[in-house]
Amino acid sequence: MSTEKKNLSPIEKIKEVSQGLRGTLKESLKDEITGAIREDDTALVKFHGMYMQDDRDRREERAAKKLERLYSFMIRLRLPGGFLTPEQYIATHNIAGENSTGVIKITTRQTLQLHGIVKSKTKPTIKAFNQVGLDSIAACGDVNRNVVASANPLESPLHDRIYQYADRISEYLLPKTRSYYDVWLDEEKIYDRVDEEDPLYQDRYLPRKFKIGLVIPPNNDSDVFAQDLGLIAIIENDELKGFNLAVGGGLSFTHGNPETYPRLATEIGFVSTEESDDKLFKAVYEVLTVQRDFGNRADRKLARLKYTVDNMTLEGFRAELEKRTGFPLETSRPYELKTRVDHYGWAQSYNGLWHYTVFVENGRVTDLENGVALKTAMLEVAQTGKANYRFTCNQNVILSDITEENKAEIEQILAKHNVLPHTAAASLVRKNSMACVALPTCPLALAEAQRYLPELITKIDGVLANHGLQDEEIIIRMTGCPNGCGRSVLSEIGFVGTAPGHYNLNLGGDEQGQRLNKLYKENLDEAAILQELDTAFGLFKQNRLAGERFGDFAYRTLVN
Ligand code: SRM
Ligand code: SF4
Repeated sequence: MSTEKKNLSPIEKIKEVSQGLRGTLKESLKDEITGAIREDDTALVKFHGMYMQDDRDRREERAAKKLERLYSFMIRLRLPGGFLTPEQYIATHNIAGENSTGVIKITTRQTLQLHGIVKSKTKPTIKAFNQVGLDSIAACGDVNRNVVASANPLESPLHDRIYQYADRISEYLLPKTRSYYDVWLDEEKIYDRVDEEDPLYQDRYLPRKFKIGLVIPPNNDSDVFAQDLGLIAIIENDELKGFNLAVGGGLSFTHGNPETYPRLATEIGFVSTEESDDKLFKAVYEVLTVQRDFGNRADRKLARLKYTVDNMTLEGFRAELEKRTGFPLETSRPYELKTRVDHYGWAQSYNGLWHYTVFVENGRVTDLENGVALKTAMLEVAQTGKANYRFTCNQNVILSDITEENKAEIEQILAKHNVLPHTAAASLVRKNSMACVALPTCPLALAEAQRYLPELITKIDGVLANHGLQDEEIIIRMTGCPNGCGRSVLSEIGFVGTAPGHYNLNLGGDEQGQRLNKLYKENLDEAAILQELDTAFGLFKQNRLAGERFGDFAYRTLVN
């Protein structure tokens, strides 16, 4: 182990004595005097897919009235590969209406979050999800999180197989504790802790969160290099041969702390699935055990796999992994990534089924924004029972698997609620933008993100139009702090919040997600952002190479 026991971060102790992540959650939930839960339980509740938050817009007002903060919970579902049946979508819609703010938030890891759930509603919410086969186990916490995968069934006849891998890997890496069922679902069985022994996570789980993503080249829509462990499907002659493994991706850094940095995952080799999946599952499992045993448990800022890999060196990490799996990794196989964006509107896949990709600005499914009754439309589509829901890592939804004969009915619903013109009319830049949640719920936000990016995009659209560049596809992303939830350091134009109304401007990411952008200008307000972009777009217009994208131009000429 890399960390002496005496230096352990306080969270390590909380996990260790938690009795399988139970802590005092039951007591916390029963306490009617406060809307909060006990401090140690706030760390444990994350492993159950929940965060305790408060409405930051109302802190001052509450403090002036000597009231405690307006506490509520955010629940994040575990949806490997981002898939929901129409029945599950209807249930989610109803639960959101009854128990949360009502907004259904599609996240950058292709799952759903509900915000503003008061403490007394947390159990009813989990129970209602459970009734339709949905859970939030390990959607957060120091465990493997929601496994993401290329969302679009168009990508390949192998899409369904890759989706199945996401689902199976997610199940395979779930913690063994039954505490979720015990605390939230009143499961009556009395557990002997021996039954819950967990050879993978043991008592202290992982040093930090762990993320796995699968992609089907050429579309890197799940941003595979942002993952702790990326699995790149190698397809030859329409057959899946196996996966290249990439380790150590992670995008977060801390302003002013040079020890922290964003890092793209590095490929370490290929594992074949031609004969069986055993080697793949073994390799995935042992990547987690290496991180479990070598990750930093003293400083959570340096605890992600990316730091473990760099500390061990890539060769050292691979050698330890191979020692544990008992087989060598093969040399990585070639593949090509071309894009990362969603393809909006109707498309027909190889099996004749239709799919409609809806543009959902910053993943917010609501009727209250942009003059689009998006939430009503999504519900009505689900009520037909004729489309599945596939959420994308770009915060959109694909209404999928629609037969030719049902297409007109779905189209009519989308038209009635303005979804078709909204998706068609959004500018290219807007369609390829995303922002993290940030204020008012995120306790770590330094600046706005999803509440601000839409109006900034309108202004950026204006600047682009002034240069005749309105038809450029530029990937713009914003995060309210350097944690990188909206993957802003992996965009062509990235905004990273520094303080209210201020952002670092990063430039130079690529189309495929294989290059981080770089800091261009620090701590800009809106006027300065628009001024800098005006200058940069002018230079781009004049000096770009034939067919060159803005991100490539900026990387070539502005940030290097
Ligand atoms: Fe994130 C923490 C929201 C994807 C890196 N993230 C948070 C919290 C839970 C704040 C907190 O710790 O209390 C945010 C809750 C806000 C809210 O009110 O909902 C939050 N993260 C999100 C979501 C909802 C952003 C979105 O608008 O879609 C995404 C949910 C994903 C999911 O479904 O699981 C989300 N977070 C990401 C990503 C992108 C990705 O994984 O592709 C990253 C960067 C990749 C990475 O992990 O390096 C990311 N979130 C973080 C970090 C930095 C972790 C680190 O290595 O230091 C934190 C802070 C932390 O863990 O201490 C964080
Ligand atoms: Fe919050 Fe920062 Fe993540 Fe945005 S990037 S959701 S502000 S932690």
